Amino acid sequence: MSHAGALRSDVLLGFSRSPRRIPPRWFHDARGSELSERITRLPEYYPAAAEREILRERAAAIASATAARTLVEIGSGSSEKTGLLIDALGSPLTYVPVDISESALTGAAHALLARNPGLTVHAVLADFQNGLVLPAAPGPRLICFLGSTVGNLLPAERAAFLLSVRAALQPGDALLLGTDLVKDEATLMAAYDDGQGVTAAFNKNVLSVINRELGADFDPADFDHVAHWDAGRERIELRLRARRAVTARIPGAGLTVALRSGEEICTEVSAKFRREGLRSELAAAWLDPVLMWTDALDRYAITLAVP
Ligand code: AVI
Repeated sequence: MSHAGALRSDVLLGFSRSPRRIPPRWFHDARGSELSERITRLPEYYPAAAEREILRERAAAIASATAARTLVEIGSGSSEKTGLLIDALGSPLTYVPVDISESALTGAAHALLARNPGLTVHAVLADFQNGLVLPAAPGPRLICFLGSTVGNLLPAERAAFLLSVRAALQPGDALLLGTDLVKDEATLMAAYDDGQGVTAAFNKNVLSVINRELGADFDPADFDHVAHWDAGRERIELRLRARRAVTARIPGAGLTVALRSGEEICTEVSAKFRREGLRSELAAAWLDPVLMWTDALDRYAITLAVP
């Protein structure tokens, strides 16, 4: 399905259910990717700093445990983070960034090539949720899914994703998975409702994507950014709450949406994990978590799992 076709069907499906929902993959146009990069530098957004801390300390251990010759990165992250693994793995190394956003892909590839001229890069423009098809590349391969992006998948999507990773892994390959851990509500809420309003702009950007791609007439100023901690499901939910009754036309989806004042659109879930839950989700996909590291404050975990 084309990019616009996929957005159209997500909009049709997501706006006709209650509560209304838009899957978070539509955050990531060029502006969304830029805002998401800015989020990782916010003082309140501890997951990025915690993950960086673990990678800084454990990159050498990850390199010696995997001896990877190909580094596959799902959702190409900041080149700084990836650079730590690339440096530790040494050369020769093939780097395979997989991302839905062309600008994120080229940005990551160029920055890494500038620093590591010997690197072989095979960029893959794809939505990892449509199954993981990787180019032929030397093994062992290390598939990295960092940034706790796995937490943005719903439980069934997460299970399907882990199974697709398992199917792509050959003996000797490994998965490196970054996951944010359950913690006190105040820390979580601050991370998803920052003082500078960057997360709010990131959240509202999905409306601009729908406006541009499907000719819709949402006014982002009609919505408030809401971060909600669902203690039962142990996940943050990002929502857009209508400040007044809103009627928006979405011609590209043949739809007119009427929202009540106060009605919310769920735009993202961000699951937080416990060690045991993580182990059992991996086990359900026939993945064996052989090593798990956390940061000094125990906020975040990186797990190395093998088939
Ligand atoms: C990309 N992902 C792991 C982020 C998260 O924390 O769930 C996305 C994000 N949404 C708001 N802030 C960051």
